[in-house]
Amino acid sequence: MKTLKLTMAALAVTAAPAMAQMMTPAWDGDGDTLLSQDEFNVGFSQAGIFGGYDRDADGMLNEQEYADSFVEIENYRDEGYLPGDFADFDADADGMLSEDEYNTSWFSEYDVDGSGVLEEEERMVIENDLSQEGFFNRERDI
Ligand SMILES: [Ca+2]
Ligand SMILES: [Ca+2]
Ligand SMILES: [Ca+2]
Repeated sequence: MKTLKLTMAALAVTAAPAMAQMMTPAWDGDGDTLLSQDEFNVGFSQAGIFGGYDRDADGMLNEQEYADSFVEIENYRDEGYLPGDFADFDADADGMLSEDEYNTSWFSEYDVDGSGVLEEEERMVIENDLSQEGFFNRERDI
């Protein structure tokens, strides 16, 4: 029993730094250091961003859930950081955001140079947003 406790304590200690490590390298399925749209969408889903905002868990973001996810929306507008209005995300204009629409829009936002893939510099922006002080964590603390 004592051994088990020690093992679990050791696991907790080693898990903490891992959480602070970069997330996007694990998203790079083909290991070419670039993130394709598909790689990004899968990774972004696994990061749980969309699910965290889908408060009624119906698998879609309605306009209210979307608005709630951007409580600091004006600050990010000022920083030129806002991905877009709800309508911009809602590709099929059904009034709801699917996870695919949501992720795809963020991909477009992150692909600053419009190259269709996310390079190192663009990935660093994502890492920053996902970090402890980042955009997505900040929103969730509210
Ligand atoms: Ca890749
Ligand atoms: Ca919902
Ligand atoms: Ca790019």
